[in-house]
Amino acid sequence: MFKNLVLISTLFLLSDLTFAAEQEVLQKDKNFSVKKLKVKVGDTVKFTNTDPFSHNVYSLSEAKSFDLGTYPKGYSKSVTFDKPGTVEVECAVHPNMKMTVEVEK
Ligand SMILES: [Cu+2]
Repeated sequence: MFKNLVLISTLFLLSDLTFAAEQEVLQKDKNFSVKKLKVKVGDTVKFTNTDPFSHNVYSLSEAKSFDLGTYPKGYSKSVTFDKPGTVEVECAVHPNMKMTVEVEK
């Protein structure tokens, strides 16, 4: 009986992991490839630089504050959004680069 319970909760944990999605946002022509992105809590967004110069993607939002640092073309860094809310994402090098990630429960 106890063994079955452990097995069942393990399956639930695994299915949770399966549902966490990864989406990709490009930095292209001094802009983000999307202006608005909806994700669920636990989802990961991969920020990939396709420009021939560096970007520094960051956010000061309460729901998720992060700073990916500068990195050149072809590199990407990922952010996992662990709290619901609106996250304003910007680039420290290019003040006009802005996008919003809407994190839903
Ligand atoms: Cu930039």
